[in-house]
Amino acid sequence: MAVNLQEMRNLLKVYFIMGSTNCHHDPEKVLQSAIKGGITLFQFREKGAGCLHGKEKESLAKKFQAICKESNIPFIVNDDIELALKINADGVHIGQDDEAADVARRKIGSKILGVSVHSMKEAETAIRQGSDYLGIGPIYPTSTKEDAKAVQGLTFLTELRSADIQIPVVGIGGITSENTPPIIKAGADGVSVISAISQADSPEKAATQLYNAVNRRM
Ligand code: TZP
Ligand code: IFP
Ligand code: MG
Repeated sequence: MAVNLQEMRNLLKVYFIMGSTNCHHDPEKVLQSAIKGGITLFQFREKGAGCLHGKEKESLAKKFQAICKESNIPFIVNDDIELALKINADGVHIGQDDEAADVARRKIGSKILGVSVHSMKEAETAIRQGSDYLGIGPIYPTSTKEDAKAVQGLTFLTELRSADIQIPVVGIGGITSENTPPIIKAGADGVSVISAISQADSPEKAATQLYNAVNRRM
């Protein structure tokens, strides 16, 4: 699916990321509840101790993909371009340790391409190589990603927008509805979360609160 700039910005408002290790309850129910609450985009990120591989990973991906399809939520796959192509996902998210963005772009054609960046140099390269959006973080401390880079607060996001770089951007890392407003004020189009939704008593409520915070209704 090819998306234009405004569509991409809207999709990033409440970007939910999850894999089988991120929730204590049935992950399919968690995703359904999050969709009800108003998430705008979903990323399948199957990582960490005890995560699934091979056929099991693919099978869970397809279940999540089917749930997203019912509600027209685009389905993004983290890191695994081969899986994304195999199941015809709507896009791919890659980090600096994964394939280069231009190589990923050639492989996925017009599917959505997101890239994690931590500096102006990485941002400029990702943009030049054809990314549709950038992921910036960790904004706040997080215990979800074991190998997360140093917390950067809003410094880099602010620097990026001051340089008049207009690519769609999402903040990630330790984000909740309470600490969302400054991220949007600093110029992010939305927020990306794992635990704030996947570990919430009500993923639906958590997603709605995030949506309201991004749209400055809190
Ligand atoms: N990349 C940077 S921080 C992070 C990732 C995948 C984890 C975000 O998880 P949480 O639970 O929303 O802090
Ligand atoms: N950012 C993002 C996103 N996804 C990731 N998997 C990541 C950083 C490590 F939110 F999509 F931008
Ligand atoms: Mg990666």
